[in-house]
Amino acid sequence: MALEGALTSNQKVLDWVQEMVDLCKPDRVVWIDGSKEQLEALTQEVTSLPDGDPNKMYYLNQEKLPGCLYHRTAVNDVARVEDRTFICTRTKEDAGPTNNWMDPKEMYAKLTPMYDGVMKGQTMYVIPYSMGPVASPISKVGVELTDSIYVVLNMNIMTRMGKAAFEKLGDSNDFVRGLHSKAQVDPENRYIVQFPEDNTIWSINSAYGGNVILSKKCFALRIASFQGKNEGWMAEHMLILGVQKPDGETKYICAAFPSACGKTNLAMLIPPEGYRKNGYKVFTVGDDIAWLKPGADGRLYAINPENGFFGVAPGTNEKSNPNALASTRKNAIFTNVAINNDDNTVWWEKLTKEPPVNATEWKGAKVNGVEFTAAGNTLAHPNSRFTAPAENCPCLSPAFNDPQGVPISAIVFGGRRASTTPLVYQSFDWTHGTYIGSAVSSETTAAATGAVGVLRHDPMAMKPFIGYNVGDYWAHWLEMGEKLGDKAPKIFNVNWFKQDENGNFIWPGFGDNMRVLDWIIKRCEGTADAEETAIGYLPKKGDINVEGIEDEVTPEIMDKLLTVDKELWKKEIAEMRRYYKEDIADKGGRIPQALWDQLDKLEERLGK
Ligand code: GTP
Ligand code: SPV
Ligand code: MN
Repeated sequence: MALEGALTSNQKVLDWVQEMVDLCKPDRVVWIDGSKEQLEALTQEVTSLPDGDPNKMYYLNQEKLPGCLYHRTAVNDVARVEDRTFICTRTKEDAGPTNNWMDPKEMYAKLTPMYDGVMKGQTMYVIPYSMGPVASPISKVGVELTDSIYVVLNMNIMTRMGKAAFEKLGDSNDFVRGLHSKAQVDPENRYIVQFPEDNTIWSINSAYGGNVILSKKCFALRIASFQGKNEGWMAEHMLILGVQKPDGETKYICAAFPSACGKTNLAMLIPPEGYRKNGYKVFTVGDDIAWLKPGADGRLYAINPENGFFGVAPGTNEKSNPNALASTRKNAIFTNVAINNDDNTVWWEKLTKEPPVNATEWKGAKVNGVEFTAAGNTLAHPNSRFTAPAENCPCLSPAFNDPQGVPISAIVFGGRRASTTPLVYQSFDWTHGTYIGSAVSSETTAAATGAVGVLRHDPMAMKPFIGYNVGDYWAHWLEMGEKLGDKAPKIFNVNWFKQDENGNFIWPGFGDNMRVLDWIIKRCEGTADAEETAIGYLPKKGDINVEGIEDEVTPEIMDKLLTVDKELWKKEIAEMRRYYKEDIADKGGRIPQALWDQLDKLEERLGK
C-alpha cells in the first residue's frame, strides 16, 4: 500500500517509507509530486474541514490576498521548544554542552511507541524536497513524512518540493529522513529530535513552524552543520544579501543574528534616499540560513537552501520592510496573526497604526481590536509568522537560483545588546572573528518558548541549532579560516539595539543599516580607514555616513554608538571567561586553544 504511486525507485527511500508506514499505520499514503492540481486538492481538503478542527486552514480575501491561507495553531504550540529539542549522537560528548542529549537507542525506544499507530484513520504524505537549487552541487535532498497538510503546504513554499528532488537523489542513500506527526499536540510529549549519525529527524506532538517544517532548523542547520563539519563546508543561521554599488559591482554579505533579531529585515533592506540616488541597491539571496562552501577559486560561496521566507509578522509594515510585506501579498500562509473581519485580511502589531475594530485575535476570539489592544493585549501572537515564496520578493537577487552560489566578502555577527557592544566593529583577522562569533550574546525573543528579554550566550546565533559539540564547531570555523587563507571573508560585529537611559533605541536601524553596510564594504575594499581599539577596528569619526539623519544621530549619539567602555568590556571578558569555563569546558565543550588565547589577548589589550 505504501509504495503505490511511489515517485522513486530508490530502494533506500522505499524501504524506509515502508518501515515508517508499518510503524505509524496511516490509512493512506500520498506521494507529493508538487503539481498544481495536487496542491489545489489538498488546499480544498484542509479549508473544508469544519470550524473548530485544529487542523483547519482558512482562505483569506482572494481578491486582496490571492492564494493566501490562514492557520491558527494550538495555544501551547506557538514557537520552537528548545528544552524539548535533542541531538542524539552515540556519545554525549559529541552532542556537547549546548544540546539536550539522549542515547539514540534510548530515544528511538522512547519515541517508537508514541509513533505506533499514530496515523490510524489518517493520511501520510511523503514529501521529497531539495535544499538549494536542484542543479546546485551544494544542494541536498530530504524526504519528510507527515500527517499534516499544513506542513505539506508550508514545505511547498519553503523548499523545492516534488519529483525533481527524487530525480536529483537518484539511487543515492544521501537523503535526510524526516518523520513528523502532530499526534495529540501534547506539549508534555513534544519531541524535536535529530539523529545526526543516521541522517534522521523525528518530530512529534507539535504542528508549528520550526518544529515541523523539518527542512528548516532540523535539517538545514542541525543535521547540515554536522554534515558540513564532516564534509568541509558550513551551515549557518545567516541571511545572505548583495549590495549593488554605483559602479555596477555586487558585493555579497552574510549576517548571523539570533532569532527575531533582524535577519529578514536586513536581507530586504531598502537603502536611504541618498544611497538610492547614487545607485546603491540591495538584493536578497536568503533571510535565515546559508550553506557556505569554498569554490574553485578558493573563495567562500553561499547558497540559500530555502525557497521561501518564514518571517516574523509583527513589526513588518510598509515603512519598516516593504519588500517583506510585498512578498506576503500572494500565495502566502499566515500563522497566528489576527484577522480583520471587515474584509477577511490579516493584521498584526504595527502593520498599521490603528488595529481593526472588528477583529479576531490569534487565539480565535472575536474582539474589538482597539479596546483589546488598549487593554495591553496583542491581537497577533508576538511570534506569528508569514510563509512567503521567495519569488514574490521584489528585491530577490538574480543569483537566487545560481547553482554556484554567491562569493562572500564579509561575515557579520550581531545580537540585541542594550549596552557594551558598539554599532559596528571589525575583527583583526579570521581567528579573532571566530572568537567574536563565539562571544555573541543576545536578549531572548518570542521565537522560542521561555522568558523574553533575558541576555544569554548565543554563539554565532547558532546556540539552538549546532548539531554537535560547540567546541568542535568552533574548531571547524578555525579550520575553514585556515583553508580559505587570505581569501577568507572579513568578519564584523554589529549592534542595532543599543539603548539610552530610557530604554529607547539610539540607532534608527532598518534601512539606515545601509550606512553600516557601506562602511563594511569599504573596509573589504580597503577604501575606508579605521580606528584600532582593544576590541577591534572601529569607524573613524565621520566615517559612518549620517547624511539625512543628522537630527536623529547627532555627533553625541554617534559617540555613544561607537564608544568602547573599558569597564563594561572588562565585565564582558570576565563573563566570557566564566562562560567558556563553566558553561562549555567544564561541561565537555572542547574549546580550541586558539580561542582561549584570543580571550587572553583581548584582556591584555584592554588592560593597557
Ligand atoms: P527569525 O526569522 O526568527 O530568525 O528572525 P529574524 O532574525 O529574521 O528577525 P526579523 O528581521 O524578522 O526581525 C525581528 C524583529 O526585530 C522585527 O519585528 C523588528 O521589530 C526588529 N528589528 C529588525 N531590524 C531592526 C533594526 O534595525 N532596528 C530595530 N530597532 N529593530 C529591528
Ligand atoms: C527562528 O526561530 O530562528 C526561525 C523561526 O527562523 S523557526 O523556523 O520556527 O525556527
Ligand atoms: Mn531563524
